[in-house]
Amino acid sequence: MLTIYGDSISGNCLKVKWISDHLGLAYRWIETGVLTGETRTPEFLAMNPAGQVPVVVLPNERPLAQSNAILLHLAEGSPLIPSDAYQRARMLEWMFWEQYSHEPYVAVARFQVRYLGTPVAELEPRIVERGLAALQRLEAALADSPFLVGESLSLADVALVAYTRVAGEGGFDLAPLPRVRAWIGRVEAALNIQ
Ligand SMILES: N[C@@H](CCC(=O)N[C@@H](CS)C(=O)NCC(=O)O)C(=O)O
Repeated sequence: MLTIYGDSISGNCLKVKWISDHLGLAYRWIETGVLTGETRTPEFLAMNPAGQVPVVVLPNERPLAQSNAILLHLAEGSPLIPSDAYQRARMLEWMFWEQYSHEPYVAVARFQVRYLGTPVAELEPRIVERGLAALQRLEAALADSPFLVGESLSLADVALVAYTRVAGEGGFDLAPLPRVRAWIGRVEAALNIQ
């Protein structure tokens, strides 16, 4: 059986849970706190020397880290990965962008405000500016299609909804981004999450 090491406060970890539930995979979830040092034990570092969750241990005992790599592996062969090579590359384009240009700002602001108690007004301006720019890019991208890649849910939507849906917890106002809000609702409905 699949084992998922994750912290329930982490969007990166919840991505893996949502996809496993969506695909009907059997798994056990091992709650692994990022605030309690559980990602720094020798046992954990043997699975992922980067000391980060999520990590999965596949049914054949092989470990795998990096949320979006895990999504790709678990969803292999499913409709969540477009069969057309260009569309698949477009999905990956969004997933790489998520990790470099969205998550480091939107997720970090949310972590600092919600879990470290930093006042929104004291967030580093660069984080706020880049997070807002990422959210505005999503708003523009959703002008022509209901999902990020074409007409149906793909891993790009799962990767990007994880922290976009809780961006408000980091002080980002989604009110002026109606397409983003509607898309969050569509993705949550498709994944059966709230
Ligand atoms: N790029 C990684 C990021 C993983 C990550 O930043 N995990 C955080 C929780 S969201 C973590 O484990 N932090 C603990 C640490 O870095 O010490 C992924 O997508 O899986």
